[in-house]
Amino acid sequence: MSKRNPEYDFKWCPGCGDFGVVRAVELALAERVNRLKEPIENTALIAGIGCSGNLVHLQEGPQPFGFHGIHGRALAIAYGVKASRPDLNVLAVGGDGDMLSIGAEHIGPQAKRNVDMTVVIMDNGIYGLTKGQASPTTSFGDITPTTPYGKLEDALRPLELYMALGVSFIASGLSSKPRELAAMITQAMDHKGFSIVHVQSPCTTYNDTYAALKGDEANGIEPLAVDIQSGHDPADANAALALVKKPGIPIGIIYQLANSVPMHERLEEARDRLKVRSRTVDQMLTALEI
Ligand SMILES: Cc1ncc(C[n+]2csc(CCOP(=O)(O)OP(=O)(O)O)c2C)c(N)n1
Ligand code: SF4
Ligand SMILES: [Mg+2]
Repeated sequence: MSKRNPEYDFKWCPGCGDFGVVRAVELALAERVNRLKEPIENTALIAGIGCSGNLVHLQEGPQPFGFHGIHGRALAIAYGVKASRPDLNVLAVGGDGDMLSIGAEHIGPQAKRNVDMTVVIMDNGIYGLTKGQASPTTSFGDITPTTPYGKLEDALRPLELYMALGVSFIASGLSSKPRELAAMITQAMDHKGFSIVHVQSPCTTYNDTYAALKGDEANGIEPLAVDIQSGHDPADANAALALVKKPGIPIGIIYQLANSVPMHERLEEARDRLKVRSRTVDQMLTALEI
């Protein structure tokens, strides 16, 4: 699908953070097309299911190839695309439910493979599409339809999880700052390896966190989201770990593994070493003919 589907009429609620994320994706892809002189169809955008996954239908302007996948399996689909077409720029998008609940088990393997793809996780701390159930990033004590007496689990800290799983590029952004977010997505797409851009993208209907993220200094309320200080070195894993363990949500580039080697390069190196040439599907079928 590199053309929009005119019959698909999903709409985000007014003020939904996902509007800022789609703008950031558009800006980052436009910049990439312009800088690398690469056609937009060279990007495959794979989405999960959720309000967030609808980003694949709601992009304006030139369209990349789009695939609206299934809940929790966007990374598996994206890996399939990248494995068969390593020349493509693969971008996966989804929500906190999609990527950190039902789909959480896919992050570790893709991180260890260091698959060369970028994942944009739109975290609103809730299951938006299915009307407001608690997700792993919902705060402790929050009342939702599935936690009527208050959420009993502590909220997951995704940035700590990505560090522990060895994700080779980690950024944290805000949907309310689409230009900064676009710059992070650009840097993530340029990174050779598995990159995650984790975005605070509030749900105005079921979990409006805009005020908490911004804080209210006049009334002594500290902002939850804090810009990373300019001295931070993303190549320093210990500094990155210390950063994500602090209270609050650091905003900026958290970690980037220096000299990152993605899976498809390791595969090429192994093929050269073993003198095994990859075969096309036609060649494999011909080899089977008697
Ligand atoms: C296998 C499967 N389980 C459950 C669902 C129902 N479902 C659809 S979206 C969703 C959660 C969406 O939450 P999130 O991924 O955070 O996206 P958001 O809507 O908040 O952007 C669920 C449980 C489904 N579609 N498929
Ligand atoms: S329910 Fe929440 S996440 Fe879904 S479109 Fe509305 S504001 Fe956005
Ligand atoms: Mg969500």
